[in-house]
Amino acid sequence: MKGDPMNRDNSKTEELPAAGHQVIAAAEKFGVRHLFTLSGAHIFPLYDGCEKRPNAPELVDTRSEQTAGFAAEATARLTRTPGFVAATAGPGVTNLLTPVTSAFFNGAPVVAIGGRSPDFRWGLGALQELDQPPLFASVTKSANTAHDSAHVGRLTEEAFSTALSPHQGPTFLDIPMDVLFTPAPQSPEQLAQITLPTADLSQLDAALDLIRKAERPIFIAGGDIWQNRAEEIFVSFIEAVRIPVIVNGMARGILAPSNPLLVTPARSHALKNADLVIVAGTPLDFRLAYGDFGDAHVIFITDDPQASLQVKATRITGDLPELINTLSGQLTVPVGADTWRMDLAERSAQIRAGNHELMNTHGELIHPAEIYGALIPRLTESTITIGDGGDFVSFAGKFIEPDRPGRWLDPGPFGALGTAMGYTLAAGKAFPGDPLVVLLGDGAAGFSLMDVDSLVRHNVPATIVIGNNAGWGLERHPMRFLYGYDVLADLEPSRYDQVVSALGGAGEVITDVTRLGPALDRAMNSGVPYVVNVMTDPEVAYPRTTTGI
Ligand SMILES: Cc1ncc(C[n+]2csc(CCOP(=O)(O)OP(=O)(O)O)c2C)c(N)n1
Ligand SMILES: [Mg+2]
Repeated sequence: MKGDPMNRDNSKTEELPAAGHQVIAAAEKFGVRHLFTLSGAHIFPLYDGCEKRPNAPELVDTRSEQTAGFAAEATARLTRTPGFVAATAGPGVTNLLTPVTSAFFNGAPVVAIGGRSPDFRWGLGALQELDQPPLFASVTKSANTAHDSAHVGRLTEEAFSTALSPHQGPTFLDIPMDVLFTPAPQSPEQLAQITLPTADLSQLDAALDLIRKAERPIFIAGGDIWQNRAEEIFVSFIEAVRIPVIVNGMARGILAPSNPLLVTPARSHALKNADLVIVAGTPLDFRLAYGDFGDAHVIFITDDPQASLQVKATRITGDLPELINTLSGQLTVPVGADTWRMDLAERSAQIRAGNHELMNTHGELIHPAEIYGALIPRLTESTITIGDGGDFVSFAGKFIEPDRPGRWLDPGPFGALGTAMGYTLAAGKAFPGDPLVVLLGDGAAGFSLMDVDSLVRHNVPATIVIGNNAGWGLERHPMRFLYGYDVLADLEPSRYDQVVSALGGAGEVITDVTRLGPALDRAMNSGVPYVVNVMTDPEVAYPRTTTGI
């Protein structure tokens, strides 16, 4: 039948490869090294392109599209090159919705390619026929369909350049099966351009004035500083002006914990008492009190002209490295009071000492903090730490201070559970040999643990520490607080270590904290995905100050 890709006459050698090859050619131009996917006939030409083209991305397959999508997101955040994922039409594509949304919230440049039922049958009810771009329109920078095989290469390139143009984020392109199988020419050599945001410096002078006059300034450095490669210029700026810094997301590690200007532990005191809060590279959302810091002035430095528009702030908009460079050129001597700097540094040191004590106090049941007491001395500069869970991961955020930026993957403000195995797979593919430590809630484990299978197949070892409080801790305790009881918060104290062993990894259960250190060493030396399943006290709740509401 004319147009039916399954009934093609393959006996003649075609001069041009299928349009699917042009998708791969476009990805190559943007330096993509991995295509995360789960097989489906609608997207076979992409796989054929990867198999036949000498410089094509490596195919990395998963056990659910969600894991593939999270792997693409993590690739973008860790390597600052675009993440690339493809899913087959219909349910494959809808399974991408959560990770693509996560990438959107985290400003991660991801290109998601969807299979789509063929155009020549459109409207007749072919298998998995669904108009998919509208589903993605609100969580991507662009969501399109390629209806003409001759334009597939160009449209894919545009999907990449749009994703990479600040403010970065995901794009979606679906390609009908008949279009994807049709031979198509390669797109022109010239690469689609990345466009930088137009700078709005109208409030720059006001901002400089505020900074020069501030007594108690604090700088909040967000993940976009890392994502946009502004970390070096940021550090030299901070060293010159000596403004204390709080970090979030991928910017954690931008200053080493030994640097007295890193005052994240004293965050709440700093935000309560600052007279100037400078925020760069992260929105002023629930994590930052919606930009309300009492009487303090707020300066907001962003590459997203639409971000946090309701917040009253002195705004500077443009390309982040350029903006910080501009500030750096104008401000070359320390600002703010030395007493403020010293106060925050001392408070941070005290809080760290208190944390250290908590992490090394042993009770009858294991407190999650004790896990970090054993784990933290075993983290190295090159460790990539991945958190997926509720309270257990909040403790990680409190206790772990990375030495280097770009090595800490948390879910960010979308807060999706289920990221763990996708993020781990991406980290292992991007940085083979670097130690991977996954901090996993027992509840979160249920979303992606089957993809240990993918870690095993793709030879990605990881130390997976499960904080097993036999339940949804971050639901159990708020519900008790609101209702005086809890429901739907209990899970079995399951042997996730045995699950992972059955999938080709290994693991053990820990009920006695003195055995934890050696277990972590065994995990780190095992060369496989290894679960250290730590039974923790279900009554411990993370002392939370923000609710997200
Ligand atoms: C996909 C998804 N579903 C539900 C939630 C709501 N949620 C947030 S934290 C949490 C509990 C997590 O439990 P666990 O992973 O065991 O960590 P714990 O809080 O027990 O340490 C739940 C259900 C969510 N954030 N994401
Ligand atoms: Mg739990």
